Amino acid sequence: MSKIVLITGATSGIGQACALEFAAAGFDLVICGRRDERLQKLAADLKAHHNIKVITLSFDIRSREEITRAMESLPAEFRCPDILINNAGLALGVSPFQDASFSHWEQMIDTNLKGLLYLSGIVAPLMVERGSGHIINIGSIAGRDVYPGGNVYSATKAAVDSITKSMRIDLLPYGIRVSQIAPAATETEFAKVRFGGDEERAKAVYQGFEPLTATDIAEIVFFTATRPAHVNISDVLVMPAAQAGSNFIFRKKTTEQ
Ligand code: NDP
Ligand code: 8X3
Repeated sequence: MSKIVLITGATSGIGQACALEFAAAGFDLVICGRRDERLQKLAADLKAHHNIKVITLSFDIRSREEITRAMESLPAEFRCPDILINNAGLALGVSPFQDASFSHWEQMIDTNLKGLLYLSGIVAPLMVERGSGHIINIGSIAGRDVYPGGNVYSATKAAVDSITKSMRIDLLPYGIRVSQIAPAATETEFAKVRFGGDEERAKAVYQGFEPLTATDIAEIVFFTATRPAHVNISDVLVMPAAQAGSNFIFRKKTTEQ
């Protein structure tokens, strides 16, 4: 039987690239996100090109009720994935702490941390019962290293780092691997979302250097998930070659500058 991978945030960026990567290798997928139209299109494309099963689950990861309902709607054999990729997440704004918006703070905490906990809290006991599984959390360089205006986004990703380590210890006796992949600057819809849809501002984030692509990260996630059962890649920090930390990106000057 094929292995099943459940990917959150599969409507865009890193999550979508993970879906492509695992589909190409013949894994069955459960792909999640709020934008159902994108999920349907991705599922149709994947099924047209690969001999795999794809189930779409449209829910807001901030809602425990929606997650529970969505997970209960799955056919029994899909309820406990072999691999859970906790990827859904976002940053909103880069305001200094004193100017920041409470609703941005709440949305980042509810999505990046509470959403990850709610879903993992449903899946982990099933993995424990089965005695196998792999949970891969998408953290961030922002979880290890703060930068101006990164305040609450950084805090949510530091929490992902911490919960990953804690999950690894608690799940150790049950044969469940827990990994964190922590990307640095990766060109996806992330910056556009962060800046409220402002394409120009988002483009400027990646100007003067070559950022990572979603595929760069998906390949690492795939490699991590496909090591032999006795190997756990527990933590990976991935940066573009032009980056040396949250506050150090070497940008080439363009003619307009
Ligand atoms: P994208 O904006 O391209 O993708 C984010 C995904 O998260 C979308 O599929 C979106 O789906 C989903 N998502 C956001 N909010 C919710 C919600 N409330 N409920 C369900 N799904 C939600 O960004 P990336 O691919 O870059 O981001 C993926 C992960 O990588 C995030 O956790 C991010 O923090 C992390 N990361 C990104 C980096 C970067 O530079 N891009 C660097 C380090 C980490 P939908 O809107 O359809 O619900
Ligand atoms: C995304 C990377 O540096 O924009 O997690 O916070 S950064």
